[in-house]
Amino acid sequence: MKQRTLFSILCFVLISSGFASVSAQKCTEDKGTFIPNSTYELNRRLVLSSLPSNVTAQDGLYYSGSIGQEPNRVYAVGMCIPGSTSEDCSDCIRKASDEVLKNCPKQTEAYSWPGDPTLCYVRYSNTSFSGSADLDPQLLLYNTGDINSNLTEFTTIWEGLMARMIATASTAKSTPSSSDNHYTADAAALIPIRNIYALMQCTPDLSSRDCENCLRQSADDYQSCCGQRQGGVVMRPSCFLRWDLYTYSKAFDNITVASPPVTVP
Ligand SMILES: *[C@@H]1O[C@H](CO)[C@@H](O)[C@H](O)[C@H]1NC(C)=O
Ligand SMILES: *[C@@H]1O[C@H](CO)[C@@H](O)[C@H](O)[C@H]1NC(C)=O
Ligand SMILES: *[C@@H]1O[C@H](CO)[C@@H](O)[C@H](O)[C@H]1NC(C)=O
Ligand SMILES: *[C@@H]1O[C@H](CO)[C@@H](O)[C@H](O)[C@H]1NC(C)=O
Ligand SMILES: CC(=O)N[C@H]1CO[C@H](CO)[C@@H](O)[C@@H]1O
Repeated sequence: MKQRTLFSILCFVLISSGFASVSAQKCTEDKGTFIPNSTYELNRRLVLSSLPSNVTAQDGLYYSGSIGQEPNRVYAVGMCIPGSTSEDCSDCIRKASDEVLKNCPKQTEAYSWPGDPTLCYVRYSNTSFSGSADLDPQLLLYNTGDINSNLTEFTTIWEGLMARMIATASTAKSTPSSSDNHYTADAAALIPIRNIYALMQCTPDLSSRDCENCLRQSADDYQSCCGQRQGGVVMRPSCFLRWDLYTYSKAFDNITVASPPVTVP
């Protein structure tokens, strides 16, 4: 069983440092395809092109809406992490929308979590997915470098940080229509001189329990395939997890890390 789970994990290698240059979208292959130049395609383009302005118009940086009538109705969601400027947010959403249009040319459903210039999220489908916890399809990327310090000690610190952050992210903080509801960015000091920087988010419409389950699954998937690596990303339709040894996002601008227990001169 375990073997089969591992087989279904798609591992992509991160190009140098950062996944900004790597496609961060996933087309849902088992939800079918639409006919080119159909009303569905037109509606998809319409709803995605209005997402940047619709998301930034909301205080919570989260927008959920739909365009058209069944069976050509397209449901779409867009979101930026709390603290994003309007400009960064709309740039990111535009990029995510362009990516899914280009890379999912006829798929009825897709999602994207680009990390540049901020972390954002775009998803569309022909069915409403509001409040539903969707773990598949998953996309896992990892850094090719290995941890070169004591792996046992590293794993203990990493697991502690993940557990603390999953608890924080899954506790509802706000409303189901505000992107800070299930979001957290944090860091942990790593012996000797580096920090682990991690970012987690569930879509705000998820229940605490579903959010926790989604992030837990992502942390476990990462650990079982790539636990010795220097960084990674696990994306799912309903949640996002990333960690690395450097500050890859503006999300860490306001994060302070407690001094490590041992400092090397
Ligand atoms: C959504 O699209 C799929 C694939 O084309 C189709 O099987 C399904 O019936 C559609 N659902 C709705 C609600 O239109
Ligand atoms: C779709 O529309 C474009 C632009 O109008 C056209 O060039 C293309 O041939 C059309 N494709 C199909 C399959 O009808
Ligand atoms: C960092 O803090 C400043 C001042 O409180 C705030 O304006 C800004 O949005 C914060 N940045 C992030 C990414 O949260
Ligand atoms: C790694 O750290 C653990 C716990 O501190 C220690 O027991 C172990 O001997 C260390 N291993 C190496 C190779 O230094
Ligand atoms: C809720 C909301 O602001 N919806 C808007 C999304 O964008 C389209 C196109 O700009 C508007 O028509 C909607 O009113």
